[in-house]
Amino acid sequence: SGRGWGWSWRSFNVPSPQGFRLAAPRTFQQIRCYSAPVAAEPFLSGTSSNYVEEMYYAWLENPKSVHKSWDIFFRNANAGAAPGTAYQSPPPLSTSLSTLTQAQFLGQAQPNVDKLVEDHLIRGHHVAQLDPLGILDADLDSSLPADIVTSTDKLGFYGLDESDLDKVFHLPTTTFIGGNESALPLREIIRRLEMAYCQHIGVEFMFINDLEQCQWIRRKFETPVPVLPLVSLEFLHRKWSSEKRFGLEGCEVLIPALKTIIDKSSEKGVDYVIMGMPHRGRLNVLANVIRKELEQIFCQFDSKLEAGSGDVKYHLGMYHRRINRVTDRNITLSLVANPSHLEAADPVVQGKTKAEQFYCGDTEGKKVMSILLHGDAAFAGQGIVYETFHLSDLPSYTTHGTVHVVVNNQIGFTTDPRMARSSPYPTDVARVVNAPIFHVNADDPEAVVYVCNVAAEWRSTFHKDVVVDLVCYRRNGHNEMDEPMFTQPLMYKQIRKQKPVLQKYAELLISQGVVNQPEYEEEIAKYDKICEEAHARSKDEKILHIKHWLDSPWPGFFTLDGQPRSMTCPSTGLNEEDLTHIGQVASSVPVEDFTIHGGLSRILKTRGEMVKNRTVDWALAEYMAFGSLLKDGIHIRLSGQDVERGTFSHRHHVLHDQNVDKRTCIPMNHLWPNQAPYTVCNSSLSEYGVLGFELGFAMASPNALVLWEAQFGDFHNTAQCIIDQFICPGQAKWVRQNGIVLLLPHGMEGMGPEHSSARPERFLQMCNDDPDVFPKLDDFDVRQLYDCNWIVILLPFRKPLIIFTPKSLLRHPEARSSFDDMLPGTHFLRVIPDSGPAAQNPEQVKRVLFCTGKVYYDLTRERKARQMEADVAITRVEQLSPFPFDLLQREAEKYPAAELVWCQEEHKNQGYYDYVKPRLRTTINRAKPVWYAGREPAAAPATGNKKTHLTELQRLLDTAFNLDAFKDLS
Ligand SMILES: Cc1ncc(C[n+]2csc(CCOP(=O)(O)OP(=O)(O)O)c2C)c(N)n1
Ligand SMILES: *[C@@H]1O[C@H](CO)[C@@H](O)[C@H](O)[C@H]1NC(C)=O
Ligand SMILES: [Mg+2]
Repeated sequence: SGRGWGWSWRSFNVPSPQGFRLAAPRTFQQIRCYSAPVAAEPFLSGTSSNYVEEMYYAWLENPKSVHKSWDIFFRNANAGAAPGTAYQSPPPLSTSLSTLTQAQFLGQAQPNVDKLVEDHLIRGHHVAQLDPLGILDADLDSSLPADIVTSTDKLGFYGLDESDLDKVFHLPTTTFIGGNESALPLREIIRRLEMAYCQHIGVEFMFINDLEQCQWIRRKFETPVPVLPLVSLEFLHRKWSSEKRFGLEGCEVLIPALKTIIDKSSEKGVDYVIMGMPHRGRLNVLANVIRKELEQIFCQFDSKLEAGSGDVKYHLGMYHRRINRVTDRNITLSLVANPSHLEAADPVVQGKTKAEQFYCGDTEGKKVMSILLHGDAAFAGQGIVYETFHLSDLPSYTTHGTVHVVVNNQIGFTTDPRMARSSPYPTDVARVVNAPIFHVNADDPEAVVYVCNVAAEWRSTFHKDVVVDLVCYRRNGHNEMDEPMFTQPLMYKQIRKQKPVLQKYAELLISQGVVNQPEYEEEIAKYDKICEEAHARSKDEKILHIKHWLDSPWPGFFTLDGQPRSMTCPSTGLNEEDLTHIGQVASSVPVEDFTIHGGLSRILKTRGEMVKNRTVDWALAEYMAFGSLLKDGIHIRLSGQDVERGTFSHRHHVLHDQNVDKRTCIPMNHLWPNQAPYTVCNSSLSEYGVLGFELGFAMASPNALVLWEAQFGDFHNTAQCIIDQFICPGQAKWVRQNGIVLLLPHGMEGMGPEHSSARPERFLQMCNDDPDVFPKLDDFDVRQLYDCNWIVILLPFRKPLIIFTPKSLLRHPEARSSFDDMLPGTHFLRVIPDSGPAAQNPEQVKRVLFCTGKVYYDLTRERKARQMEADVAITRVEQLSPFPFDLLQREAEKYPAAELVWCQEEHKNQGYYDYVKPRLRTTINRAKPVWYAGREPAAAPATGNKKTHLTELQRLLDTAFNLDAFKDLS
């Protein structure tokens, strides 16, 4: 049709470079002409040799070496005078160089022109007309850089003047603005630069270090490309009707923007797109991008039909496979369910994307990709955005490039961006990974579609992150109930006057004769009809089905031959041969010519001896568990800070050759011929980001064991949002199971308040088993696990598992198990009863100490020292939640004359006491008190003073074994 996406050379009345299609100039694309003041700093920006810069340095050495007016100018600028006041027009350079011939002059000015070109690339986006409202500046700076803005000041800044405009200058070899020309008149150079970098698109990319990548972007924006009217009216209207909650009005171009990214990516070979997005426009995206059936969406709106999910409608996820109409290829689109907590889903989307890539062997991200949407306030404000960016290029975490789209409506609820961020743009956080950032005026649909195509091509070419910043506005309040005039009166006066973009664009197309008025109205009526019919169908109650709202269906997992799987807890035992084999690999170096550290040789030797003695410690037990699952074809991924070696230097899953850089060996991957792969990866120093990522990874498949280990359990709380919003209530809110395992090193070992407690009390408080009800269950062990919100692999369902893991016990000589405990037929023991003298003669026992974790070893040592082995029984609770009511009832009944005491090393308001006590009481039908032996209540989890620590420990042991301790209280 001969229409260009934004600009063409013809508007400047110069011959157009050959080979370009020409377009009629657009009225809304007139260059903004400002006569803005000169700012003082631009002298030092940029890198090319620059006449003015040289003059400036000469002036620094000797102020008399330059013309008097330049002297005044540099002096004022150096003194930091306010913009506009420092400036006195410097003399044209031709005056100061009046003795030179014309040819020489051109030679002198050429570097100045080069600098002018480069400055437009670096800073042109500050001048681009990005705000559709024309009131706020997208970069939060109302002044305009004088070196870029069209004016005579600009020429002066570069030591040029009006008379140079018609002189011809060479173009730098790195530029594409000349087309086939290698030289152009200065006037034309400036206009082309302004058309490329100062219109409705602002490009930030000159910080990219890679020349090829820079040149790629320059070519995209410096070469006028004819674009057909991709955005048809039928399409626009389809996308823009309905939705009235957290509406998209003011950023309707989001729909064609996403469609463009998906279509282009599909064309480049992507067949699975995983998306994450916040509230704004979510239902619109579901309906018009993912193409969820409209009746399902309308159904969600009818409050009568909300049963089935524990969350609000605009949080649910979705999974949909369909034909992409543009490319005629199948595409799967998944929108990940998210909590209200803005940006929390970012790492989850990345983790799921990584997993989908992993399971389909897509090592370069050619088939599976992610798109993340953001609000402007949240993108700038939430630290998780930064944490997620830092995962983007790490080998075990990269998803090979994410396209980020910011719905930059220049407001966050009621907060003005000038109060919401300190960076010029909301997107500056993306600069940490040198992602190119394309700012675009959202009222120019063709410009939006253009940058979205470039973004998708960038991602498929370089496999790196890229950001599209849709600078738009929010037509209504934060939601449709909100009055925006309370807080943004001027902005909203402007918005009331603003024509909706559909109307604007329709008028443009009609004026150009691309469509006519009746055709336009017909399309609108057609879509209204589709909506009405879907709405009528949505009244049918049968339609709403929760399966439509799952972001990660696990086909085939919940059924076997069409029947629901039986609820059993299979034995997790292994045969002796496998135990020995895994043990041997764990204590050897399975590759040739590989030199490990001498200290490590000793560790492996010790392991080898344990295997000969048929015993395991924690690290070896972990090896056995992983190794046997790998044999069964279950992929294992262990991620977290320093997990490869293990914080406590006990694990050593990755061996390092002492002589060859980066040469490593993972013995776990040398266990069996057709074993599943084992991934173990040291993560970045992030909890929120990495736990979110692993949760997302675990979402993709039920047939994997995904574990995240905290350095110390204490640090899990910087990932609290993932625990509180996803792991704990995920199934209840989104009907989505997840088998993630958290390994949280825990224990009171005198290491101070931040290296002691994984805060078990907090996890226990969030468990949903009722303290006052003794569950009446036949298949107690498995049913109870099924009913609870979190808890072990090999179950016919998945739950998150929280394990408080040992530190000092890793090396405790008694914290060992025999192979006998791991042979076929053995199970995980929810409770480990006493098996010593007390258990032989239970009627004589005076006290049962219930405990969990490492305090058991302190208690047994003390009991022996006090020769009270017949008086006091010690029962270990290995599974705290769901609470083993059934087994503990047996334990309590076994010792009829005994006092019951809960003993813990944690402070009274922490640890397990508040959780265990009411449940233990329920177990015994409240027939007896349950006493407490442990540390006093405290604000901090632990003391930092070793002596205090030991005193506290002794005191609790004294209480635990003083048989008179509770006499006075009862
Ligand atoms: C972590 C978090 N903190 C606070 C909120 C409350 N909140 C909901 S929307 C919103 C403003 C979001 O602004 P922006 O990111 O610009 O998105 P917009 O609504 O403008 O599309 C806030 C603060 C939240 N949802 N999540
Ligand atoms: C898309 O997927 C369907 C179902 O799997 C298949 O029948 C069809 O051939 C696929 N179409 C293309 C174009 O690959
Ligand atoms: Mg906003």
